[in-house]
Amino acid sequence: MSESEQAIFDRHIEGEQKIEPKDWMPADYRKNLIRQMSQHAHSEIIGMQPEGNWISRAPTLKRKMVLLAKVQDEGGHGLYLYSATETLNTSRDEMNAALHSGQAKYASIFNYPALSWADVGAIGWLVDGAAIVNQISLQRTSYGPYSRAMIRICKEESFHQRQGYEIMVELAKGSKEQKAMAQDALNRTWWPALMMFGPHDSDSAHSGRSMQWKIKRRTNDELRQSFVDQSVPQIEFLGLELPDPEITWNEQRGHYDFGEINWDEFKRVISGDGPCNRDRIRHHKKALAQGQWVRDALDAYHNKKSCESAA
Ligand code: FAQ
Repeated sequence: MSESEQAIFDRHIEGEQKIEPKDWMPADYRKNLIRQMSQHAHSEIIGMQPEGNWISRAPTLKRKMVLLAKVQDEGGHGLYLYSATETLNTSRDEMNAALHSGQAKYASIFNYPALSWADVGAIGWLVDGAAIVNQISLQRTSYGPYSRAMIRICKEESFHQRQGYEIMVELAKGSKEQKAMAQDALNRTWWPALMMFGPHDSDSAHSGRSMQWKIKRRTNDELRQSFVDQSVPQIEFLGLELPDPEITWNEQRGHYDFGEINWDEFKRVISGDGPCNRDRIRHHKKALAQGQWVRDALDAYHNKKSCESAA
């Protein structure tokens, strides 16, 4: 008797073999991947907005060039991730429609405004830093195209993280006002950065199945703990105050303890009612509409070439 499709899939998952686009996969595995990957792609694209807003106001030409390149990289990450998601039989139009209707989410952090230049430093350091902690684990995700996209994305994100930290180092050793700006950006970014890892494992709707299918390789709470453990010494090196008075080293656990996230705020922001949710989606819709002529021109060119080759 030949092995069933389900048995082959299970064997591949068990044996750490990647699932590829043409392989049979359970409908729920496909659905869950489309959900997570499209949300990841949307996060990269919507995530261009808070920093993009600072390109024209960067303090020096060097900083402007670096920020421009960084924001452009995020656009590239969105494209790899949309392409990887399309291999699961969904289209860019469907993904955008889900984003606009609110059915698909994107990382809650991007619904907070970037108020000062120090926020650009804090975003690179903490937001890209949190993204890397998660994405390193996703390099081992079971879906081949997602896993391969993560390898390049992680390399680029690590430059983003360092450029952000470098901005913070400069500000922290600068004037009293600059140091205060760095502290303010850290205080405002810290909690939303912790929220990037999602609800506690006990409240996470998808973690059980995603861990079983090896879509996720580490749980929300494990990732969040790693992020806190790596960030506290970095805050200390900057000479800034800890943004949470409950952060203390726990000798027994070998990890830092930290305070509780405001989960009401988290729920509000992921359900569309954060400080910038409406602006972010309005801007996305506008940019998509303004780029329609480029897509029309590409279609017309493609049709012309197909007619020519048919003739
Ligand atoms: N924000 O059952 P779980 C970046 C939703 S990349 C919004 O625990 P899951 C680079 C979740 O979707 C950052 N929604 O979900 C950059 C679900 O809702 P649904 C993006 C959140 O999937 C830097 C519900 O709550 N990275 O920043 C959030 O198992 C600078 C229940 O949650 C990724 O997307 C949240 N924070 O675990 C770009 C990584 N947390 O779908 C520009 C890939 C949870 O049922 C500038 N994604 N939700 O409607 C993941 O690893 C996972 O999807 C988690 C959530 C860990 C985010």
